[in-house]
Amino acid sequence: MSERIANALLKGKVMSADEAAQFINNGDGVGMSGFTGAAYPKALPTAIANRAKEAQAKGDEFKINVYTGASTAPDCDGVMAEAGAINYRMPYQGDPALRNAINSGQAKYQDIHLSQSPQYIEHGFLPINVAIVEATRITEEGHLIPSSGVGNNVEYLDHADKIIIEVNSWQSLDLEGMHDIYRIQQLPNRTSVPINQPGDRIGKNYIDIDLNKVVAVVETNAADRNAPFKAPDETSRQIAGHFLDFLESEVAAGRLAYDKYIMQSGVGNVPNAVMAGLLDSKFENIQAYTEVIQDGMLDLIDAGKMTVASSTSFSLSPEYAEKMNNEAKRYRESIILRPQQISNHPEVVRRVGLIATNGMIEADIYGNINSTHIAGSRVMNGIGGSGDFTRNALISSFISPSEAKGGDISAIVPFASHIDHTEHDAMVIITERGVADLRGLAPRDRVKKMISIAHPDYQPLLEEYVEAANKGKFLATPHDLSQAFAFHTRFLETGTMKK
Ligand code: 0RQ
Repeated sequence: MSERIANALLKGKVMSADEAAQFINNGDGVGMSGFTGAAYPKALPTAIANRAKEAQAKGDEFKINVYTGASTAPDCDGVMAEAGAINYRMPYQGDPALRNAINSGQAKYQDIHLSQSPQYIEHGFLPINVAIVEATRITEEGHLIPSSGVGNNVEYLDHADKIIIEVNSWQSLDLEGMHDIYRIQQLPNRTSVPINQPGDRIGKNYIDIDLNKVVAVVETNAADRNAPFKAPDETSRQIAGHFLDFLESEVAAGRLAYDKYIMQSGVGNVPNAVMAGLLDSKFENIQAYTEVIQDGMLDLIDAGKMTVASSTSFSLSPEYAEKMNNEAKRYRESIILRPQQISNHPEVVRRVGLIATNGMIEADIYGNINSTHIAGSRVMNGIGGSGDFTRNALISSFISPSEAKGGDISAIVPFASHIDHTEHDAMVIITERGVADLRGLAPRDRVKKMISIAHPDYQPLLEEYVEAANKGKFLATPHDLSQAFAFHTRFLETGTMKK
């Protein structure tokens, strides 16, 4: 194992996770690696949770502020949340235990655009006392070879007072060469990010750090959290079919070519079904400028359909994670892992002209999108990178089943109960019922398209709302504010949005 730590100084800092956790104090800001269940520290979170439990047993408090790239796993966010060790969390989460802690008011959560989160660190808004970062190996010079994700590692390492490195021998040594580490120039001398095509490499394949800040190196051998994808069901297949029809219609209109379509894709079962659909499509030389590599992208690469995928991390099923670990040498020819500030950079997203596709909780009849909160107050995951891509894409799209929870919830509502993406950003919305292309339409002309993709059980209720709203005095964006949230209040009171 310690052959993965080639630097003599850092070899001398190897210790147990419990010893390393003594460097973390109550109230600290802790920047961790980790993005969509990949590359998060595997040992320190449990050691931190144990410290919190010990402190609580003595009547003391031990809570830290946890910053990551994005979501982590039960053995990271989960254990710390269960121990009550998290005070404040940013910029994204998706763990059931942490979600409960946030929704019950025990932990505080700030949901931040992923591309913007590193600026909070670089500008000193959120001080970093300790960075805890997973690496595949440490070179003789003391450079870190990142593991299955890069996230905000560079910013946390650069700005932390103390650094703890976890070297994980589960991660493939062949990941070396897949990363592209680039530091954005700081204000006021910032220049453009020199990426013109998704496959452009602009940086180094390691992170250089200040070795004097390293207080501990911990050896681990633990898998990333790799959740299996559900096999696409009929609804996902229908949504994927409509999405592909939409792409075909863009080709027919001369606005898209079969060659070199550039995608951004959210994670989940429906996006995976879309990728399965692309396998049998006429699209060739597909490229991805996105934030996560999921199973469907490896299939597209293997089939010779995708030439390059730029992202910041993996989100793979156990089977595909094993495939990556065995074949990283081959995949690094077509996959690039960048800092999330670059993978999600608005300037680059706009320049490459990609088609963004993300999931949603609900959309309203005018095209405002709620990606994060159930009935306005209960957070699910977070906005993640969906805002970075949606606002700056050539075409932004959202995909979702038209209803949830066995039909008690409509995904199309009169007014979104929380708005992550405004009607100015969302262009195309797709359910299993069809496509609502909102481009070029004034608010009142959007309504018909949005109702057409709602579930038939809810279409009459939506029509009824629109009729009432149109009786108002002002018709730019008609609303009847007394009824705008009636779907949601009915659900909270009766358990269904249906009358
Ligand atoms: O609940 O898990 O209990 O079954 O939400 O819904 O339909 O399986 O869809 O997995 O794509 O998730 C918005 C959450 C959709 C996701 C969201 C319930 C539903 C189910 C999952 P169960 P589906 P998905 C790249 C971009 C924001 C971040 C983002 C998300 C569960 O896409 O987090 O886009 N997006 N990042 O039953 C109540 C509703 C509901 C609802 C769905 N209206 N009310 N529950 N559900 N709609 C990734 C990153 O940024 C890292």
